[in-house]
Amino acid sequence: MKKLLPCLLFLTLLTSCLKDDLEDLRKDVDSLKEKMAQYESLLDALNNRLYIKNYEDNSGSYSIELSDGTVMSVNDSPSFIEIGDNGNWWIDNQDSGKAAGEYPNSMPEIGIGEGGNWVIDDVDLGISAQNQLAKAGSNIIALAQITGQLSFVFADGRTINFDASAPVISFNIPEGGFVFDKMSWFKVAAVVKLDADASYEWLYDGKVLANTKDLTYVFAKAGEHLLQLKAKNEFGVRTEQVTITINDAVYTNNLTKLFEFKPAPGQQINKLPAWSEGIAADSVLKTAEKALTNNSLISLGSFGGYVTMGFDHTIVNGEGNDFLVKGNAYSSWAEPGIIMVSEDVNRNGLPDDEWYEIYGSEHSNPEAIKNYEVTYYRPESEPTNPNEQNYISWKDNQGQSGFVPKNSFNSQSYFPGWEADSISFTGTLLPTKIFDQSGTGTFWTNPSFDWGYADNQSNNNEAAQINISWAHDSEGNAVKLHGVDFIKVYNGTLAAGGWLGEVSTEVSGFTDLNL
Ligand SMILES: [Ca+2]
Ligand SMILES: [Ca+2]
Ligand SMILES: [Ca+2]
Repeated sequence: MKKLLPCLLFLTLLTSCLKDDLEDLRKDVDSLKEKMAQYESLLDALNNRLYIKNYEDNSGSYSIELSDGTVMSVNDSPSFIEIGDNGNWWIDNQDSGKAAGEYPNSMPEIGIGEGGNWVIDDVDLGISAQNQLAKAGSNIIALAQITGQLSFVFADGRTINFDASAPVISFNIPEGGFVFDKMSWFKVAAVVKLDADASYEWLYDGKVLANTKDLTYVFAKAGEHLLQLKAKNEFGVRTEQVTITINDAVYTNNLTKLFEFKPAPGQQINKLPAWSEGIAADSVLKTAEKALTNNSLISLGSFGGYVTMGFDHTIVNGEGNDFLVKGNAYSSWAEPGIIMVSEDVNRNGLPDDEWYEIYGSEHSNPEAIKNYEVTYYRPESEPTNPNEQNYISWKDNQGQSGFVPKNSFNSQSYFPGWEADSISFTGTLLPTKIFDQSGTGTFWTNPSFDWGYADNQSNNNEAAQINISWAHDSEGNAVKLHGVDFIKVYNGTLAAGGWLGEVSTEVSGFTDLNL
């Protein structure tokens, strides 16, 4: 019995030792399973041709975001290997002092040498891999970011490499190259690999043209241009260039087409251009088009009356002012028309795209009314009084009403003959500066606004010129247009000046200042 006690004690100890060992073993197996799972998920990702979008270093553990959005964690506290800006190998932010050389196409062989130092392609970097030595098998000892790849280096020497690079750019070049006429839209399509979360910059002569993947642009001058596309992601930036050839072309320096002519009532309506009973709207439009292409005046009538012009080329937004809508204003008699511009974004040749307002000098005038709407009503009969003040009635969306007056200089009906009995117009209503300078009603004056309108300053005054860069969207945001294909002008005021009658914008043609 005396001998039995130590034996029993020994057995108990043995059992408990065994228990600890089993516990350790289970932990090892669990850990191994975890490592294998990590290894498997990396292989899966590789098989699915995923690439690495981003990674985050959380002091030793890494969150790695794959191109399909999944995030993997690497908790092995691997070392991080990269080529520093000085061209040397860096390990965990420590410069090895050894030049890395070029690795354009392949990953180097990374491992731990017999002396316990990091060794890359047989070169001992002189930096201890002490913290990774205890690892074995499916443990990750290093993450290496080299030549556009992120490499997972395992303790048993295996590596798994993922693409993790700056975007790779190529161009879909049409047969014969990118050749276009000047003042016509062209598009350069870019093919970009590794484009997740990429940002873009198209450059020409150091000037940023666009921040889109594909470039749609229009040049005012002929010539050969070298365009650069920079694509950038978390891993870096890559630049490629493409040559485009812009051919010269001959264009008409005026509008060439009218899409719409919708005047509001006014003293020149049915006269400029002429209308008589039985003439339909489409032939009025043709007559107006003919007048404008011949630089003859047409009248837009009272507030809201408009015209929509088209051209045989795109009006380019060049340096400074770009165009002029011609009218017959002079310094003391302005009839300001608001100018709208639009790009044929859907390329169907029709003005069915978004419109932008050219902000002139009065855009922030507190008296200007946005989203103003007015409806005019055809009178039941023409008045017997040739100077009837309560002639064509109107109502607006501000609760106001009034009349377009008649005057003895123009005896025809002022209501567009081809239109329905009531017509409505919307837009921004500008405050008018009209006043009777004589005090006796003989000399009415409507001073010009400073800039930015049609029929506001005389045609040869620079203040009559328009810069496409003044365009704003309906929310009031400035928009960057490379060029415009359609221009609309509408009368922006609702006013009358005694015997001179209502203020009505006139248009007599168009000048492209870049031609
Ligand atoms: Ca411009
Ligand atoms: Ca005028
Ligand atoms: Ca269109």
